[in-house]
Amino acid sequence: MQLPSVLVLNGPNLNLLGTREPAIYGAETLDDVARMCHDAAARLHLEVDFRQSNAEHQLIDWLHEARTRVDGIVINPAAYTHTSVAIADALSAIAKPVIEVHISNVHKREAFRHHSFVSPIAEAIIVGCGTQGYVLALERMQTLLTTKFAKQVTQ
Ligand code: CA2
Repeated sequence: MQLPSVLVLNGPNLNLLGTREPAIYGAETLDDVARMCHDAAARLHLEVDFRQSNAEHQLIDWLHEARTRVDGIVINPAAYTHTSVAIADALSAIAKPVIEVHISNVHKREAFRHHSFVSPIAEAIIVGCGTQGYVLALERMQTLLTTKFAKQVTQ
């Protein structure tokens, strides 16, 4: 039997994780986060496809592909969280659960980070838990895919 699949999508500048601003984003690199997600996926019996792009159109194209290919989406849209109606529209077009993750607590930061175009579409939002937020999101996704959204899982 095929495992439920989750696209873990990362937006602009997250490729710089671990190189600057450790007080805000921690010391782990994006490769470390990918490894954490793959380890969590193995434990949770999920298939994870972990991607990052700095380009809005690339993130949107991947979301379009994901419409029929994956069972759930974990997304850290980074700065596009606060600006992109296009990414929110692409997520709205996917009838699969979406969990929004932010490494930092955006609500403790500048006012422009307090608004998210993605949050109204998300099943859950995890902020301020550091990179552990990705693992928490996968744990929650596993629960959603085996309960509330179980019938929709592509077999
Ligand atoms: O807290 C988060 O995960 C954010 O999505 C990160 C975004 C920021 O624009 C959001 O408001 C909150 C920024 C990602 C850039 O990450 C960097 C990491 C290290 C060095 C420079 C940028």
